[in-house]
Amino acid sequence: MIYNEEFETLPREALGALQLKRLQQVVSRVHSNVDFYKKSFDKAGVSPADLKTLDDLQRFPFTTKQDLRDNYPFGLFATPMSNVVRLHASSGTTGASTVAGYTKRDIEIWAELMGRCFVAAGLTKNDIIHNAYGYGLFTGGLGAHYGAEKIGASVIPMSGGNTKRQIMILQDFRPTAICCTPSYALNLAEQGRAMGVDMRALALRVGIFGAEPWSEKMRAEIEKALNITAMNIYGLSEIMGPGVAMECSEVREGMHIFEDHFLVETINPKTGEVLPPGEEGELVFTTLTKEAVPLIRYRTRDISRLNTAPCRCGRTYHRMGRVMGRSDDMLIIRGVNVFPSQIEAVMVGIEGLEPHYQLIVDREGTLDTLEVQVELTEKQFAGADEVKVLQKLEGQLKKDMKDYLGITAKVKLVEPNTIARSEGKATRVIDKRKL
Ligand code: DLL
Repeated sequence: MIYNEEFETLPREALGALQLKRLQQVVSRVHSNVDFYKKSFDKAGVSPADLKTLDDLQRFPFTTKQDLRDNYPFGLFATPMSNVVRLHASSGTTGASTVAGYTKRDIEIWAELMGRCFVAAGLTKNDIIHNAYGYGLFTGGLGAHYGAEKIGASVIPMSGGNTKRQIMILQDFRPTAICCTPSYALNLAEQGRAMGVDMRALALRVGIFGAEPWSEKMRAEIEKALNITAMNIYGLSEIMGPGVAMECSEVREGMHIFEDHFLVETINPKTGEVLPPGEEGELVFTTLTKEAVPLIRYRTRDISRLNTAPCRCGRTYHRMGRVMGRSDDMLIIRGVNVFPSQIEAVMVGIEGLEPHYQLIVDREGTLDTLEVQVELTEKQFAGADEVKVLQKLEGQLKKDMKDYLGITAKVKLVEPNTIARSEGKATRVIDKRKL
């Protein structure tokens, strides 16, 4: 089933023409309305008039997460705040967080694209959707919510956490679809079983999972544990939120990118050179219709590859493969994005700790775990026989990480000079998760 037949099956040539028209509009809009873009285009010696074909975009500079941070919170907005009806933000300490803004039209388009995703997953107005993506600054909850309403389905705004209650609702309201991170789906299945619930006998038939990396192996596990079809959905808050790309239930090989709204390129992350379709590289998106915060050539840091082969489902959009990794050090821990530098920033705010640390990420059962090992200062260590003092330090770091970054971690204070010093790039992260 296809939600918007006209656009989702547009012949490639017509799609290209539409993209070029929209691209020219958005580039000239940001050039006139966003100081950052005017400067960056001037610096690169390009102007909107240079865009005669889609390939001409390659001459334009990239936008990076750092650019978003440098312009925190609203510096990249292309419209006055009076036209902005919603703000979202990624997790993070002030200045490290990236902000997403939406006009009324942006929200309408987002709802439609999420609607397209649900229909691609085989859902209709007769479905009851249990939405366990977090509601709040995170885009997952409200993004999926509006999409569910758009197709006329019944949505249960569960949000994340409170697992026992979720299992009760799954039994009582008998939703037919569930939205959450893939690791949370496994966690729900496990806890349900522990409560003596037959998690394969609920009314669920489809799951829409994303917001973190997962694998075909995890797909098989989830499908078995919940007796459902598990579908992959991709998105990022800077570009819109969930619903940038989605698998179709007919084929389930790669996620169709909604190319009438997003122009995609893959680049070599080291050189920035554009790669031919099919080669593994970093995804770069340009928003074609966003009003509040349009982004030109935004470097996602997500590594994937594009598949340009026609798809049996009839959609003419190219597909992106599973995200295979990142070209930066961002971690996703229980669905929360976090950079080691953010944890470091929290650490240096606490007296008695050195910014020498290591992060050990693992998965216990279905849950991501994070252990932060951090060195005490010499001074702190000298006076460290007081257990209470150390416990207080530990507690402080835990609390600050929870308060500022939204992550729960185990903290281990270690003696000065025990964490291996770098001989080049520091190995801050040991990721033991096998997805
Ligand atoms: O995670 C939006 C979202 C919500 C997508 C719900 C899907 C479902 P951010 O918090 O900005 O936005 O995180 C974006 O998450 O750059 C990827 O690294 C990762 N990611 C998102 N979807 C997938 C996926 C939301 N299906 C970052 N597979 C992205 C692998 C994913 N990684």
